[in-house]
Amino acid sequence: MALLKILIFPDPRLRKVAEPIKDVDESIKKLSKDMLETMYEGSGIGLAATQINVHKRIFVTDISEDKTNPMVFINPEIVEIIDPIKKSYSEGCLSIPGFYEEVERPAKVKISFITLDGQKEYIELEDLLAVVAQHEIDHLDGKLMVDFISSVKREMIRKKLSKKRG
Ligand code: GNR
Ligand code: NI
Repeated sequence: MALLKILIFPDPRLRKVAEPIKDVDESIKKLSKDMLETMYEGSGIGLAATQINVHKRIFVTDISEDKTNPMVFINPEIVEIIDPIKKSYSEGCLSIPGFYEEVERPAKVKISFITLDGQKEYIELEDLLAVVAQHEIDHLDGKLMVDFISSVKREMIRKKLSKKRG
């Protein structure tokens, strides 16, 4: 068990593009456990490895009410945008603490990923899970939700979070 430190915007390490995972070994299982623990500790509903300065393509999520449904996605890829009509959602991010911003994303997507058992799977996502998966895949590509808002708002957030960290 280990709690990991979460990088805070505008840390440049949040801009790195994560590398695919070649082998789902014990170290990846340990990493996913530590990520889930860190996510629950921060009261988040998702966490991408990039946020804890590990540049591998993996994210965890749990959108259940009672926090009993941990999910792990390795090498996630959007393979199809099933419903391209965009839906707006007020997103938060553990790397941008205290700020919520409306972001528009496709309402329904199909993703492929590898499970902790090393199996490739395909799943169609909608509603909150579609929002979170797209938010997390963006992290793995070095993108943040503030990239979708006005530069004036982004700069305001950058200044406030920079001050806070000294
Ligand atoms: O905890 C989180 N809540 C959230 C709310 C709306 C859309 C996306 C998210 S993910 C976020 C945790 C996080 O920063 N994941 O990268
Ligand atoms: Ni985030």
